[in-house]
This record gives sequence, C-alpha cells and structure tokens, in this order.
Amino acid sequence: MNMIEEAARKIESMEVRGAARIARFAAETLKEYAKSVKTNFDEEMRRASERLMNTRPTAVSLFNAINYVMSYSGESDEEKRESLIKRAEEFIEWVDTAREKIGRIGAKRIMDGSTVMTHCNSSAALSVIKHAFDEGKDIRVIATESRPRHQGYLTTKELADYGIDVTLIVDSAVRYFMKEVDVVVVGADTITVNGALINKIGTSQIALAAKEARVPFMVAAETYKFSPKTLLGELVVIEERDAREVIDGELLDHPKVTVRNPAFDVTPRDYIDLIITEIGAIPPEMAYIVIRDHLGYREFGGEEITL
Ligand code: RUB
Repeated sequence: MNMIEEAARKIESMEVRGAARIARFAAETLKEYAKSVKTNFDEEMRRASERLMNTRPTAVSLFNAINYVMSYSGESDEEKRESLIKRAEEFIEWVDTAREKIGRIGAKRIMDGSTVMTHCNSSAALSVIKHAFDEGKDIRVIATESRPRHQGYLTTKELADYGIDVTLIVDSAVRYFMKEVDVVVVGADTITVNGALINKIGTSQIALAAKEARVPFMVAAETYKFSPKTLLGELVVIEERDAREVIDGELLDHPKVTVRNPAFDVTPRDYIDLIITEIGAIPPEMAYIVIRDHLGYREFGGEEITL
C-alpha cells in the first residue's frame, strides 16, 4: 500500500482524528510524498491530495491544509517540490503556534475557581483549559462522554494526567450539570461565513443548555477552521458514519429499525459568545472578515478567486 493510501485510511478509520490533527497530518503526508515523487510532479500531487481530501468531509481544516500546501509554485519539478515542502512546513508551524496562542488568549476567560464544561476531544479547547491551569487557577472540568466514539475518555485522561480534576458524564446529563458550570469551551471542525459552528454531534444541545442557563459558550478555533467555501455559497457536509459505531446486535438487522449516526452538528451563531482564535477573541459575526483577510481561496488547478 502506498504512503497516501495508508495515510487516507488512518484518517478514515479515525486513528488520526480531530480537525487540527487531521490537517497537520495531511500537510505532513503531502510533504513526505512530494519527496518521493520522481516524475509528473503536478499530476502525482493532485491525485494524492484528492485522495486525502476524500477521507472525511466535514472539517474544513483538511481542505484548508491541502489547499495551502498545494498552492506551491515553480517551473521545474525540483522547484515545485521545494516550494511544496516549504508550504507544508509553514502550515505545520501555523497549527502548532495557533494552538499555543489560543490557549493563552482563552485562558484569560477562565476565572479562578471555575468549573469548565467541554465536549469531545479538542486540542484547541484543551489548550485553553491547560493554560488556565498552568496560570495557577483552581479549575475543575466536566467532560462529556461523546458517544458513540467516546472521545471524552481521551479528554478525561489527558486532563487528569495533567493534574486537573475531571468529572466524566454521559452526554444526556449535560443539562443536569449545567447549573454547576461557569463556562463551556469546545473546539471546531468548521466555522461558516455566518458564524455558525460545526463540531462533534451534541455540541448544539450543549450550547442550547448553556444559553438557557446563561453560561458563556466559547469556541476555540484556529483561523484555518473557517470555511472559505461557505463564502462561495457551499453548504457544509455533515459526515454520517456507520451504524455499527452506535450499536451491534440484532436491532441492526431488524427490518423496521434505522440507526442514524451523524458525527457533527451545527450550532447557530446566536448561541456562541466568543470564538477564540490565534488572532484574537472575536464574536462569531466576524467570521467573514477572518475568511476575507486570512484565507485565500484557490481551487486546485483552477482560477484564484480574490475575496
Ligand atoms: C473531533 C471534534 C473536535 C474538533 C476540534 O471529531 O469534533 O471537537 O475536531 O478538535 P472527530 P481540534 O473525533 O470525529 O474527528 O481542536 O483538536 O482541532
């Protein structure tokens, strides 16, 4: 199996998961692949990027990573390779530094003595929580289980190993515990041009419960989670995964039973107090400006569209 196919399967099987990790991994993979391409550089790289792009549909970070890396330039294959490698390294640097900055900015919004609720397993959201803890704040986290793939267990272990007190709850207990929560912090797979958040299934219910209880709802999202495609009118595709992730056994084969397994949902901007990005803490209404000023849009091999 070649390097690209192997990487694509790792993303599809969720061995590599989470919007930032997927994006970083795609950039790394294209960089390594570029080093091995002998002839037909453009064509080989185009095919490789298409295969990676078709792994998971929802997180725009994958699209933005591939788009960034594939916007290489040069005359000869050697020049193109060099340019691509440089762009991949720039993107990887962007991922690493953005997470750090988001942690520093977001931590200011977490007060000493707070209880923080989080959902799924977001490296950006956890960066905020860890920074607040590193500043000496006495905080406690409520982490949802995040069925069906239980990414909440990863969050629980990661934070507990870091020294933070964590309470793990089932997803349906969110409203029950909301009265104990001072702030909710979640990550993002995509932010649309109108400021809506697409994140792990269940996020929108948490936002609803937070609004009802007047608990601030913050999103930790690097600027490469904002979607230029939505500016051009595209709708975000919500990935629907195999029913066997939800249950096994006889119900699956029952002719009258359908099991649905959407992996993400949409939280409207009215439920979001603040988006913490590496360029600052912004209201969701500013999504258009982030897309216009920080993300170009270029289709592979197509026309560049100036925003
Ligand atoms: C992961 C998920 C995370 C975002 C943000 O979904 O929804 O909240 O991707 O994560 P999955 P990060 O496990 O299905 O990939 O901040 O690390 O990019």
